[in-house]
Amino acid sequence: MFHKKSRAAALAALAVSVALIATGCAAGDSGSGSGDGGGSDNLAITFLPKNLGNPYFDTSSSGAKEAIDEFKGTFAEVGPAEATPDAQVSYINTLTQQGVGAIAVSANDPEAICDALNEARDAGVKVVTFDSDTNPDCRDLFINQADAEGIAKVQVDLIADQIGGSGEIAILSASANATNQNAWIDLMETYLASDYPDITLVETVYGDDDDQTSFDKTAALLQTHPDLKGIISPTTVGIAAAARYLSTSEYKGKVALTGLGTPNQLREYVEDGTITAFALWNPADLGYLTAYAAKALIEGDITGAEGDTFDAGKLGEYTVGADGVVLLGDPFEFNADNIADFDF
Ligand code: RAM
Repeated sequence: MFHKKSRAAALAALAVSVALIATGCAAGDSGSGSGDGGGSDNLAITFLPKNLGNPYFDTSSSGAKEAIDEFKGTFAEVGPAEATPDAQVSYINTLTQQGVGAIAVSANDPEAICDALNEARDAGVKVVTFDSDTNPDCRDLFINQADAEGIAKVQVDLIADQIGGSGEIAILSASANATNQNAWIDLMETYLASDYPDITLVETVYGDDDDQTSFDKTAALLQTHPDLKGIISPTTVGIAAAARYLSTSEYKGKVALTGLGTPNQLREYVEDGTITAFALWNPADLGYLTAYAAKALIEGDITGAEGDTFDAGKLGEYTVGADGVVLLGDPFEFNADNIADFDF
C-alpha cells in the first residue's frame, strides 16, 4: 500500500496538494487565524513534512486528513523533495500569504525555518510542529510522538540484545540538522555510556532521509568498519535502505540492524531474517492528534499554555505539558510475532 515514490510522483503529489490548498482558500473561510485569542473558523490546515515521498509522512498525513474530514476543515499537504535545513521556508511563506488557519510542520532544522514561522504567526497563522520540533519560541505547540528518552532507550536495548551486549555499532541517521534524530542520538550516546560500556559507537553517518544516500552510506559503513556488529537507524527511510542493502549482502544475519521503521517497509526484511526487531509509534495517530491540536488553537480553545486541555476525537482528551509539548504515547516494538498485525 505504501510504495516508495519516485521524484516525479512526489512532484505530482505536490501539484495536487497545491490544488487542494487553492480549493480550500476559494471555499471562503474567514481569513487568517484569530491573532487575538478570540478564535477563528478558518480550519484550513496544511501539513508540511520534512520531505515528500516518505511513507512515514504519507501515513501521518492520512491520519491528519481523517481528523480534518471529521471536523470539516480543509486538509492539504505540501513539502520539498529534499530534507534540507531551509527547504521548507518558501512553502511557509506561501501558506502565510494564502492565509491558512494553521501550519503543521516537521522541521528539518530547529532554527532555519523560525523566522518564516514567526512571520506566519504574526499574520495570525497557528503553528504546530509535530515529529521534529523547532526552537520552542517559533511555534505554538509541539506534538511529540513519544518521550525522547524512551525512543533512545528502546533502540539501544534492541541492538544490545541483538549483538550480545558488546562490540562496535554505528548509527545511520536522517539529515544532520534534524531536531528529532539529533535529540535521540544524544540520549542514545548517554545511555550507551552508562548502561553498555562494552558497546562502542564507532561512527554516525547521515543518509538525509534519502533512500539512495542511505543505501550508499550503509555500504560505506560496512567497508570502513570490518568489525561492525550492528547498525541503529533512527529513521524510517534509513532503516529501510539499510535493510535492503544488508538483505542481499554477505552481512545479512551477521550485522544486526534495528531502529525506527514502518512495518510495511520492513516486513520482507523481518521475514528474510535481516531484521529481528525494531520500533516506532503510530504515525497516523501522530497526524490525527496534530490536526486536532491545530483545530483547538485556531478556534481559540487553547493557547498552548501548560495545562491546556483539548479534545482529540477518537484519541480522547490531551493536556499540554511544559514548553508547549503534547505527548502522543509510548514507542512500540515490532518483531516477527506481531508485524502481521500492522498495516502502515
Ligand atoms: C523518518 C523521519 C521522521 C522520523 C522517522 C522515525 O521518517 O526522519 O522525522 O520521525 O523517520
